[in-house]
Amino acid sequence: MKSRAAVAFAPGKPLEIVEIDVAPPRAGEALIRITHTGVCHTDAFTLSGDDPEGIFPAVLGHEGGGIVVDVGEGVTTLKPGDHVIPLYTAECGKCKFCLSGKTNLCQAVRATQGKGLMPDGSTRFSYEGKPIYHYMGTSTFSEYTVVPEISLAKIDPDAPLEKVCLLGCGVTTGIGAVHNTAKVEAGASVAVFGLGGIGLAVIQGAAQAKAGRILAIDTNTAKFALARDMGATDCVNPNDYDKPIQEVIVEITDGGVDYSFECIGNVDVMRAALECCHKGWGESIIIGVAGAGKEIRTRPFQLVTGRVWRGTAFGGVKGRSQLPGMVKQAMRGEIRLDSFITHKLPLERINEAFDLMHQGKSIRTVIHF
Ligand code: NAD
Ligand code: AHE
Ligand code: ZN
Ligand code: ZN
Repeated sequence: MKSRAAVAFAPGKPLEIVEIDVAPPRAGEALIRITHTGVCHTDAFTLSGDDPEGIFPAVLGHEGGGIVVDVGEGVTTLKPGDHVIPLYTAECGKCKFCLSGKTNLCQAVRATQGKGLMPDGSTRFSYEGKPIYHYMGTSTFSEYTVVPEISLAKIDPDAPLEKVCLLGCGVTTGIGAVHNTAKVEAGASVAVFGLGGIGLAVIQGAAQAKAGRILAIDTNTAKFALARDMGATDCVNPNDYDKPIQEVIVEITDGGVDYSFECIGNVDVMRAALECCHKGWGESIIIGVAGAGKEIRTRPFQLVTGRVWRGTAFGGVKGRSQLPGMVKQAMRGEIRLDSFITHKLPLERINEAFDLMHQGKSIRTVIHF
């Protein structure tokens, strides 16, 4: 079938809106009509050419919501008409990772996913007879996309897809990082570096956890109002100080925070986030994605003296089993989504969503098809 899609033909170039061909779903796959998709910084990261796994031409997008149109052979848990959120972290329930009880990083389809292919090693997308690659197993920048059954969370059909699409990445990642990865407890102090969709969701999670003090850190002060609205108690601009930001935070928190979160993808900030943690117990969670060749550094003494460095993908959330419940929470108003949606645009204007993000003017732009 034909599908309107925003295709990344080459790194560093704007997406092109073209009509691609989408082949029917094969065994274990479903064809989804995407109704809405958010644009996450990770899409911009891959488009920039900095992603070691970036493959072109590809249909990017991984923060979508849609409706099942057709299913391939052997699909038992989904049927046409079901409402779904595509998952870039699958949940097969059978692999060593799923069975470990220690991680959400299902590996059942991860190898082919990272090569832009479906689990059988082929692609369902083509344009003018040439293959177009998938992205993160989701490719939500196409009106029609094909996704493995194990990479689809079936959600309440009454949930507004134009909002709950944000649970496909940003909001879930931030909230999950607080509850699943850091396990922030009531009264704890928290520092959040970077106040985009991810950082603001971390603040929301920290407020849910009844953290005592929530420090919001960004060089763009336009982000502070929403951070305060989400629950930040202190807003800090590193450019206001002539010493490293970790020293500032250690001073104002009497020795450092209990938890910090890096939500930017900057390895120097990752170091600051670790070093602003309290001696003996402070934990820093890396959420930001850094480009090819980037490495983190600190003095090992920082870890010897009790600070902990962790990372998290999709907030440690197991998508098929946990995301439907988070959708219900959003429907009950227990997870806020509206405040993240600063812009809404049709697919044809998707490049403006990237511009708004780079200019620091948006939190999330939701694209409609
Ligand atoms: P965003 O661009 O909306 O927000 C980033 C924020 O960081 C902006 O407000 C910007 O002003 C701020 N910032 C940039 N440089 C800074 C600096 N030196 N000091 C302080 N603030 C600075 O991005 P986003 O969509 O919120 O994503 C944030 C990061 O999280 C990206 O790296 C993205 O790839 C990553 N991410 C990771 C996961 C995961 O599962 N680990 C999931 C989603 C996104
Ligand atoms: N492909 C990159 C890494 C990108 C990355 O870290 N992705 C996160 C999700 S970001 C969502 O916005 C993730 O889930 N990682 C775990 C995984 O299995 O991909 C690289 O460096 O190669
Ligand atoms: Zn994302
Ligand atoms: Zn698995």
